[in-house]
Amino acid sequence: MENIDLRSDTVTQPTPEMRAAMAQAVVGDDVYGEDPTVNRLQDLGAAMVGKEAALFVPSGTMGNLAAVLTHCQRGDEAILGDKAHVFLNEAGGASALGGVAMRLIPNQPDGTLDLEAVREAIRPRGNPHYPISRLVALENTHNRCGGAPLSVEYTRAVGELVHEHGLSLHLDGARLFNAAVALGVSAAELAAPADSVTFCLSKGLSAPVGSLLCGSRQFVEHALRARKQLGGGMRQAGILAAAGIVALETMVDRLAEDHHRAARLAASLASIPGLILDPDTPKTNMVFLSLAEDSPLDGKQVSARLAACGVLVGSDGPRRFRLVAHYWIDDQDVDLAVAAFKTVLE
Ligand code: TLP
Repeated sequence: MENIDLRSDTVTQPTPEMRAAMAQAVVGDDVYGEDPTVNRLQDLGAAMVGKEAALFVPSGTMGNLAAVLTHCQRGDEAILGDKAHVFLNEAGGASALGGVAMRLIPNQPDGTLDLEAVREAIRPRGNPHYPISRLVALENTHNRCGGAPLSVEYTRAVGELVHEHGLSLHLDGARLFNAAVALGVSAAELAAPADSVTFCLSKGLSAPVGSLLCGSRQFVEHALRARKQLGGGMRQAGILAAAGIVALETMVDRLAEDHHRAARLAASLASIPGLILDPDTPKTNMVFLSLAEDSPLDGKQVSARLAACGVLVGSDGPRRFRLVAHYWIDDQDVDLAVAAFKTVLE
């Protein structure tokens, strides 16, 4: 029996349609800008998030890093949430490779940053003691804040504040289409206030590899140099881009199914004694839950026993789990996962 893999939506395999498109893709040398399939993906992706241009990058991590390198100089400061993926999960690349200091402000439980806290974190200009505040970054959906989607109104308010002070706004929209589907708005509306946005093809959209970094034509021209410096110039990358096109054309609207399944999973797990679901979740495709204080088993033991039942879950702390619904999880998998939790915790 194959495992029911709820660790992440990054585990998604390409669909049969993607594999066929990959096999047939017309390709060229993308470092010369000559891969027609990459060019088509970039044009499609840029249009879907309402930006002039897009750059195909191997990962969300590289997309975010190339964005930081494009917006910031060494010694500049980027303001972001203390639970931001860019801060927690990208190996400190912005600082290590860009010389950029990360100024953290607390993420609220809904993934937002308090506007006053952002305002206070922006350094006054002209004082040589201070680093230069250059960038604010938001994350939508916010992974560590329960997969919460950030609204258009909130993003606009941050954009106005940031631009008023002469900074730029980057949006880590790894799961931007989950946010758009959950809120019933377009990805372009969500991205409009941002100067740059990264989104991933390789998560809920199920493509095997790749993300797009989008912005103005001028921004993307500069980001192309950053991608080169990071070693991200790929050659016949149209093989990968072909799957990305299928992802954008066929996999966006169906994300609503993942959100429904996550909700069903959460509702069933909530009735199991010993499990505590995060309140007001799931908002999109992620379910976060913890073991009760008096649980005789710790998180590692529970994960191992679930794995023995063929159910893989992500961990988010010693007693905390993340379960992510995605294309390869159906209703029966949800039922089997719930049954496995019951078996393990009884
Ligand atoms: N997130 C992964 C892990 O790294 C935690 C996951 O399983 O959720 N931004 C956000 C908000 C992300 O969640 C991720 C991946 C990335 C960026 C990085 O994307 P990749 O993995 O393509 O570098």
